[in-house]
Amino acid sequence: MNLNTVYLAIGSNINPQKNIVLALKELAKIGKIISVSKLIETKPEGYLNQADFLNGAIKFKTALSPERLLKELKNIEKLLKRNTPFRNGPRTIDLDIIFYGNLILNTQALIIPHPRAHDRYFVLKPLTEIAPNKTHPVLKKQVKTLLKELK
Ligand code: PH2
Ligand code: MG
Ligand code: MG
Repeated sequence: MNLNTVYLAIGSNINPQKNIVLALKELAKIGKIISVSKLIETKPEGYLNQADFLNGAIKFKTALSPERLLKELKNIEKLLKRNTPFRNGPRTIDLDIIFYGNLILNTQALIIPHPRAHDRYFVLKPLTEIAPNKTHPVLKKQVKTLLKELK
């Protein structure tokens, strides 16, 4: 079986502790969780008038294609009753594909690496804990460098 190494961002600001644990249990059904960063409390970015988030990063191995993986992540979000009334608003769970190996993908359905990962503290901080030396395949910079440049 050909397993691909994927980095995921996870975030929640509705019962975050509980929902992140539930999401990890579901993720374990569709691949192998290699490592999980500490969960950090972050101020909301984008839409400010909402509760603080818990955010983390996950190193994951899966045989699923990027499109299939996206579909499964959306299923997990659905299972955890995610309903986002507006963009960047409160959510029970958000699972985003940050990197999929060194793949660069740009389709209607999916952009990899995640197009906003490099300017989000809540993504880069936990990712730096588990993958400081991972190189962003488009920007050609290590994750730890992207975090340093953000500050
Ligand atoms: N997710 C967003 C928008 N803003 N802010 C924080 N702190 N954490 C998030 O996970 C987050 C956000 C859209 O996905
Ligand atoms: Mg997101
Ligand atoms: Mg998302």
